[in-house]
Amino acid sequence: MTFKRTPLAIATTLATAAALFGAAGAAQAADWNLATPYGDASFHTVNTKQFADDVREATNGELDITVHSGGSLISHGEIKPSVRRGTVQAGEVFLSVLSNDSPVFELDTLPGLAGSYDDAYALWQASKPVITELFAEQGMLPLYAVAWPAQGIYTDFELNDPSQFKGLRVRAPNINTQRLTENLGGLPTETEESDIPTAFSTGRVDAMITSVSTGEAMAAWEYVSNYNDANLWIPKNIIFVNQRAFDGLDEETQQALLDAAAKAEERGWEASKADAKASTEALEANGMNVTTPNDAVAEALQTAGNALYEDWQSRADDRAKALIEDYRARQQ
Ligand code: PCA
Repeated sequence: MTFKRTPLAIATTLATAAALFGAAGAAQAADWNLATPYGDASFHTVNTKQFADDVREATNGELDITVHSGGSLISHGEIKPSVRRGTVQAGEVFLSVLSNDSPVFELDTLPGLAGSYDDAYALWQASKPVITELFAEQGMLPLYAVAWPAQGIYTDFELNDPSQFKGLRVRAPNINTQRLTENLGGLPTETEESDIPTAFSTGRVDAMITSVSTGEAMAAWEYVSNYNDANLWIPKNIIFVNQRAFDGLDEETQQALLDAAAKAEERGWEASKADAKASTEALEANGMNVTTPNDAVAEALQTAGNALYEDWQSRADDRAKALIEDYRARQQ
């Protein structure tokens, strides 16, 4: 086999040599990109940027992570494949969009499984080793995960009868929100957070299921009048890196990255709790009617949710089922 040495190939060879030399000698400075679909106003992005700042400070600038927010570098669906390939070193995604890879990624979108921050955190602790294995199988390393506030239902009328779901076009951010909507008789459409305003203004959707944080960030009051705080589930974002990029860092830098990640996880969960409160207040301050499900709606949600859980169990492998056992043991 012969190689034609292009200038790019030569540059790559030199870069590799520099990396090897760097690994053996002084710490090698690295510039990383981190892609997230969420905008600068999101508490997730504020937290992720703080994480990057902490890493920069702890490593004296040796590891410089640039956070590209709002899908500006790559679209949501391309973030995981790009980190896997190593074309970007790090990414943040809505964990449940990975549901095609394993039923484990659906766990934080199953109704009734974890309905409080404490339970959601216990579920994450139980999930982390399995999710770490799943990411490792694809050459990636999860750093931390942060919960969104609980998911609820936005409508342009007060939701007080389950029959109101019939034919309702509901914007959904993941597969289980779509399934739940279908079980209730509605018509789901999967839409990215950033596309919510267009989906409403072009009449593609009449309603949506998401958190108060996204409701506030997307100015929900411009499209709908009611928020039903149904506490469907508490989903998470996950932040992860390409394993080869991580292995290319010296040990001290790796440790600084992991330490900053642990801090970001703790800070992020607190920010989520604070944002749940602040964003609910913002919805109200902008004239939205915030309620909780009445008995009839609660019962319909329960029935639709049970069907979802049964469906999940029929697809879950032993690893996923064992994870639920572990979670139950951690619940307080
Ligand atoms: N906001 C994101 C994910 C979950 C949430 O609360 C969204 O709706 O797309």
